[in-house]
This record gives sequence, structure tokens and C-alpha cells, in this order.
Amino acid sequence: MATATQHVTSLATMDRDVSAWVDEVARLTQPDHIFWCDGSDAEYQVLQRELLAAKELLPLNPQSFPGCVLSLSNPSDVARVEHLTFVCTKNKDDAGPNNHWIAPAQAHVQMDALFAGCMQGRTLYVVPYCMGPIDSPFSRCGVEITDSAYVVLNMKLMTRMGRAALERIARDAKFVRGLHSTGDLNPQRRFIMHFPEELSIKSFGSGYGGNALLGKKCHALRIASWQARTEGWLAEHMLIVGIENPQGEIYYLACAFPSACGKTNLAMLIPPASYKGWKIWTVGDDIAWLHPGKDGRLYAINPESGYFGVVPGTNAKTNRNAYDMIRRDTIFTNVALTADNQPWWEGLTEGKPVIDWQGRPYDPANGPAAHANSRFTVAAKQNPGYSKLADAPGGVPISAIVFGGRRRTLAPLVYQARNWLHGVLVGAGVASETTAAATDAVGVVRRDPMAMKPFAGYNFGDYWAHWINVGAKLKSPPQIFHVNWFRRDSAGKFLWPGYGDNLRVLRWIIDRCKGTAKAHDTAIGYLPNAADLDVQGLGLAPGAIDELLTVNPELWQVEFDGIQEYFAEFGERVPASLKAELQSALLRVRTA
Ligand code: OXD
Ligand code: MN
Repeated sequence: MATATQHVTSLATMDRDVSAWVDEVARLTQPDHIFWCDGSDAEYQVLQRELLAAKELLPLNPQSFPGCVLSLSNPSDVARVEHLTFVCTKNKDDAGPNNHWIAPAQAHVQMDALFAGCMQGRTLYVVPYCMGPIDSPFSRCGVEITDSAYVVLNMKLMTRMGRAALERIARDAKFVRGLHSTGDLNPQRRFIMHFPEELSIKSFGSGYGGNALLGKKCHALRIASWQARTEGWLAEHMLIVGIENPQGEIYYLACAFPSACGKTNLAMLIPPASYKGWKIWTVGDDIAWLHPGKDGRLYAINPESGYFGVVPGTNAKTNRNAYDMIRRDTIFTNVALTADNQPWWEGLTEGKPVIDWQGRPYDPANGPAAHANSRFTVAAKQNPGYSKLADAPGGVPISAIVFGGRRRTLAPLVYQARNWLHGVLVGAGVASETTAAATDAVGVVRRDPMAMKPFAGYNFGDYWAHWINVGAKLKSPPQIFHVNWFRRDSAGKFLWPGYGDNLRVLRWIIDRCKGTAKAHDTAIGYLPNAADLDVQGLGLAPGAIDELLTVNPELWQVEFDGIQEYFAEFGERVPASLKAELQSALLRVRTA
């Protein structure tokens, strides 16, 4: 095994600032060992074997799931904890009403008291990582210090981690400092704190992905959105997908959806059988960093190199690529087990659970066998649809930005914003209805601007202003659209089949960007006519397509009033031009 001492001599001297910070953290947390991660495959295997030996990971059937392991977490630690997540800016208004806030000095005292001595008897792992391709000017680096080897394994799959990242940090002379400890997993002593002005994160008391893999939501969204504002780009909660038509042209879309709207499925969509010659290429499934390019277009990189996806519901029909890619070298968290030690989850069409996600004999009276938020962690390269440009340092040019939400009656299947400013209003107005899986209160509309409610690292008013400023720098900005796959008829039945058939809508979006598809002007933006969408062979119910494309001005008035009320929470920080855009939108629906 590569010992801690070997690593220290080669890695610990590479960057003086990183080493000094590691020393400072070690003095506070008092670990028994310090382990510098080089990010090699051999290191991954060693750590995985250690966790298996300690029974912190369970092996899975090596014939059907080679290289796969299962982690069963503490039952109180299975999801992000928004109520325990803080943005600690000097001025409270800079964090905004969209974030929980504590003054930085107070937050540091509170967190350091938790970290004091917390790694006694444990190993401190130093995890240098790069968000984005190692040689991309758009990438940004960080170092996570953690006492969880499970976190190290996940970071290896989710980021460019180890020696190459540390080399880049030494060149950049800048990195985000992320300090993490699982502590004693006591929910009373669990906090995720962000210090955007210091480019640092402190996370204590949770081992769950979004709270503990600090490169993901904490760095790539909350801290990066702040960095992006100061540097003139956008860090967004968006998938990036390339759509190749039979002529071999590829158009890239960046799409933002609140959770439970099928983001991973859309990023890996399988074209319907009638779409011969169409191909889908996944660049990213969760986060996009968007930069204005010299040619006036917007370019996107995916800062991550892996997927941390929800497992339940994944099967050969809903997401063939995901289903195939998680059959090897995957970390499963909180799924159930079959009698022959295969992972099992609700929505899987084969197998039967015998052990549930809490390690108990499966009993339907205890609820689902796999936790509703059980996850797979897998390297993106295992996706059969992995884009050849996913590692391109310059990113991919974005033709369209697509917002979406889960709306029962309001939003049509698709519409196009009139221009960038109108598109910012469409994004700022994103909202989604809660599902049974997420909460008991089904159908409650939750405002989630740009799907960034839990992730914007600063005041939404300033964030919308920044979006408007970025648009002003673009000579050829992406067109902005809104989709709703979840509209229902009066009997409550979904009107649109979704999944692969969503390509029919994306095709109209691409054709609008090319200027070859028709649309008509409505009170809320440009909509396709029923004849402009390809619904051939779908067998939609009579009238369904008209209902999917209906705009009800009364409902939209109520919606815009709701958005106005929401904007009021942000007071003077809401840009005047956005307020004026909302007024014109209101006027259009009132007079429609
Ligand atoms: C995620 C989320 O896990 O958005 O990606 O919650
Ligand atoms: Mn997400």
C-alpha cells in the first residue's frame, strides 16, 4: 500500500499554501494520520479495500456488478440539509433572503469548536481537486480536507482529483479551502457553512453527497456562483447535452430544472425509435459553468467528471445509458440487496429485495426497500453517450438555455422567450410543484429561480442583475426556452409521454435556434403551432396537443402576481429592467 509517508514527501511540498493550511487544520482537528491523495486508480483500490475490510462498504455481486460497492449511511443522513446550510457574508444582504446567514466570525467560532479534536483516532485525507478539465482556463480548483475515505472515493469519481489538480493549484496560486468531517453524524451538530468572500467551506456532521463532496454543490455552485459574478461568468444548476441530427450537426443545450424533474434522464435521453440517425451526447447532468467567448457566444464546461444520480426509477426503459453504466465500478449508497447480493431499487423491473437500505430484512411495512434518495456515483466516462467534447478545455457552444418545472396546468409544453431579458424573467420565474416523494404536501408551488434556490451563493437580486450583464456581453446569446413535461388533463393524467419523446420538443427548440421552425406570438412568448411539433406515432389523446399548448391568461396573471410578490422580498436589489420586464409581461396577459 502507498503509505502516508510516501505521499507526504512527494505531494505535501508541492504547494506551500496548501501545506500550511493542512498543518493548521491538523493542529485543530488532531488526526492520527495525514494522507495526501494522488488520485491514482491504485489508491482508489487500496482505500476501497480498506473500507470493505472495515465493513464500512459492502461488496456487491462481482459477476453481475464488478467493481461495485454499497454504502449504507446513517438513517438520519440521507439528503442535503437546506435548513442547516448557510452563506456567511460580512453583510447579511449580500447573502440575501434566499440564503440562511450567520456572520462569518461567529460561524468560524461555532464550526471550529466542532472541528476541535474531531479527527483524533482518524485519518485526515487531503484531496486536491480540479472542477473542470485540468487544462481549461474556465476550471477552478479546490482542496477538500476530510476524515471520510468514502468521501475520497466519491471525489475521485466526481472530480479530477489528485496530483494533476495539485500541480494546477501550484500554478494558479489560488484554491477553495473545503474542510469536512463526518463528526458523530448527530443532526444537532450538523452544519454546512460557506464563506464566499474567503473562498472557503466548512461542513460538519454529514457524510451525504451534497453536504460532504464539497466540490459539487458547495464549491461548483455556491462558491463558484460568487466567483463567477466577480469574474464575469455564470455557475448554474444545469445539465449540458449535445443533440446530433442525421446531418451530423450537433447543437448544445444547457437545461435547468428543480429536483424531481428528470434532469439526469434528459441529459442521457435515448431518441425515440422513429428518430433514425439522431444521437444524444452528455456533457454534464447537473452543473454548467458558462463563459462568454471571444466570438460573442456562450461556452459551457461541466465542472464535474462523474454523476451522483438518484437510483430509484432507473431502468432500461427510463434511462438505458444510466442503467448500463452503473453495472460496473459504481458506488451505490442506500439501495437494497437481492438474495444474490445485487443492488435493488424501486422501479427496477427485475430481482427482488431481501435486505433494505437500513440493512434490515426487507418488509414492505417499513417503506421502500431502497431509500427514495438512494444514489449511484459513477465516472462520467462510463456513460455510453459521453460527449467527445466533455473534456474540451474551451467547452461547448450553447445554442439554447432551457428552463423547466413541474406544473400541472399552467405552463405549456414549450415556449420561447422574446429575448435575453425576457429569458431572465422566465428563469427567475421558475417554480415547481412538490411531489409525494419530496414532501407530504403534494402540488405545492415552490419558487426556484433558475433551479438555483438551494445553490445561489449570494442575493438573488444581484444574481439576476449579473445574468442581465452577462447577456449584454454576448453578440449571439443562446435563445431561452421553458418546457413543462408534466402538464395534466382534467382527470389528472399526464398529457405528454416524456422520456425519449422529449427529443421532439428539443428538436423544435433547435430548429428555432436555426431559424427554420415556425411559432406564434402569445402573451407569454413564442409557442409552436400544433403542426410545428412532430407528434407522429405518439398516439396522443385527441385534443392533447392543443391542451399542451394552451396559454390561460387568467392563470398567468395569478402566476405573475406571485412572481411580483416574490421579487418584493428582494427589494431594491432586483434590477429595475427586470421589474419593468415583469410589468410588460403582466400587461400582456391582462390584455390578452
Ligand atoms: C442533486 C440535487 O443532488 O440537485 O443534484 O439535489
Ligand atoms: Mn442537482
